[in-house]
Amino acid sequence: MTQTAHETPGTTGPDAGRNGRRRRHLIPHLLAGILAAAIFLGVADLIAQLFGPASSPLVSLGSTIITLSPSWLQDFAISFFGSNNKLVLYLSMGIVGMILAALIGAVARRSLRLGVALVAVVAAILLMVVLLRPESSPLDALPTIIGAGLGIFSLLLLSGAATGLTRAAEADRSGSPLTDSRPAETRRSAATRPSTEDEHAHSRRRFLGLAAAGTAIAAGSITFGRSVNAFGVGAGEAAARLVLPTPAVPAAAIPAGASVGVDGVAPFITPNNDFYRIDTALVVPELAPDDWTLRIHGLVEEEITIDMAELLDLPLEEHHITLACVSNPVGGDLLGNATWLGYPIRELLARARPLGEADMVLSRSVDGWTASTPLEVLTDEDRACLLAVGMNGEPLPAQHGYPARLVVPGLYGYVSATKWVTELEVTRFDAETAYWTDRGWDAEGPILVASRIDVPRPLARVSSGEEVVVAGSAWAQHEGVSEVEVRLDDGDWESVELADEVNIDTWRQWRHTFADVDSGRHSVTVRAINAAGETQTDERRDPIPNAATGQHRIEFSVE
Ligand SMILES: Nc1nc2c(c(=O)[nH]1)N[C@H]1C(S)=C(S)[C@@H](COP(=O)(O)O)O[C@H]1N2
Ligand SMILES: [Mo]
Repeated sequence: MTQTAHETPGTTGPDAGRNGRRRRHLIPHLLAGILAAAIFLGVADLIAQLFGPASSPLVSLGSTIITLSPSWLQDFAISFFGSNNKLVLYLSMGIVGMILAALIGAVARRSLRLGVALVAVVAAILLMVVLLRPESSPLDALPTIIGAGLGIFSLLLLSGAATGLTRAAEADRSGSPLTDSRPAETRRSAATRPSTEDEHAHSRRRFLGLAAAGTAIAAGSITFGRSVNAFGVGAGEAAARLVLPTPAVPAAAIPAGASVGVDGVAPFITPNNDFYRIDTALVVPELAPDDWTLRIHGLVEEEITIDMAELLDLPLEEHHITLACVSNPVGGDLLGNATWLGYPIRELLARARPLGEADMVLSRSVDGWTASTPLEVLTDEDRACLLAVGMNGEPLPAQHGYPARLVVPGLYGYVSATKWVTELEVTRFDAETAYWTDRGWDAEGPILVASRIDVPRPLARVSSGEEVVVAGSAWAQHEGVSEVEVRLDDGDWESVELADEVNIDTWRQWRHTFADVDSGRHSVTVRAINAAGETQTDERRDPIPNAATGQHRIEFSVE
């Protein structure tokens, strides 16, 4: 393939403009590499919509990174970026990918053959990543192969055009025509030869035209592919397929007194769209209700399987339950409260009749994720552990486990709240371990008593002369919050006004007013006390292995 003669290093003496030009001339080549990669992955991602998420090299690479990343990194991503952790993963992949692609573009400038070989190597690696996913089939190789073909074709075109542009620019600057590096038979006679200026303009138009077309193809396929995924077969259509029955046991009405009426406090019921989302699924599993079944097996007298029609025919119950993530940092918002519609898991387990030696249920989702829940909790007569199909009056949103998930009051989500659940294996804690237990977290995860200040916002300014209203939420699921206390700076703890208790499985709002606060900077700290008399500790510790502790404290100023 063509090589540029003027790029051999060290052939000329000192020339101030030369390095700058060389760097400027590199840009079209870097762009060629980046565009070729974007076309490769964008087109593959678009075609992948026909084959299923695992066939997209981007999605499979992301899922593989999640599976392989050390648990400290996963923990960090969840506690630092919360529900945005997947966006951050995609952004980081984008940045690293762009750098690699630009490097390949730079290599292709020297040797187009080597550049193409590098794209082929990347394609081979991505192909392996796709085919090694547990959910992929051999046909899933096609999007990557087609994408790679187009990517290589684009690199040849763009890199060739970039080389033409660099050469024309160089020739234009020196005033000598381009004939020197062309084979004799293609040289034009001096009479018909265009000026070097024309050559330069022509090659610039050619490169820019190709680059624009490449950008359009890459951007178009990524945008279109992602939107098909997000809006096509996703939530809307799925929700239309499932009609929820009216509950046999409706949830208790929520009294007006469940809210303290302070703007800025998280609402008592979290709207589905604002509900935090934490899971390891890079692409939300799509499970048609007609294809869904739940199998209960393991240490049981009778293995049972239930399908969606049977489940919806059962007398379903509605309960208000606050879900919380073990990775929630002190003061964080990885928790939410919803009205769940579902069937008590204890009734299903009773049908299967667990054997005496069983002490745990390992629930498994369609994507292989698992949670270990004490059998004792799931069979507790006084606890509304649900196989849920509804969330706040709607079928479960796809991201929250459609068509069915578990909801267990009093336990963190990682040991109980399996979304897209398809299997309950009755077993023993000493026989099996769940996804996060294998990554250093405790096998059991009861929710600790905790509280949070929502108002004022950290570093808020309050006008002097006004009273300072402090408000927020407190939770101690399945135990109940009996008291919340706040203190200004290092003053005495003061009892706050608590909102009505809806049940012991939900959070509880609270508010307090400090009158006559001096101007200047202040802090306010909160702690909750549960119905068993345990006070939220002020000892700070990390979320791993069983939830962060410490008291939430914010600073504000009166001026
Ligand atoms: N299938 C599956 N279910 C899952 C998880 C997961 O990664 N995969 N994460 C769990 C964790 S850690 C939490 S905190 C809750 C969060 O539920 P939400 O996303 O509906 O808020 O789901 C749980 N269920
Ligand atoms: Mo979690």
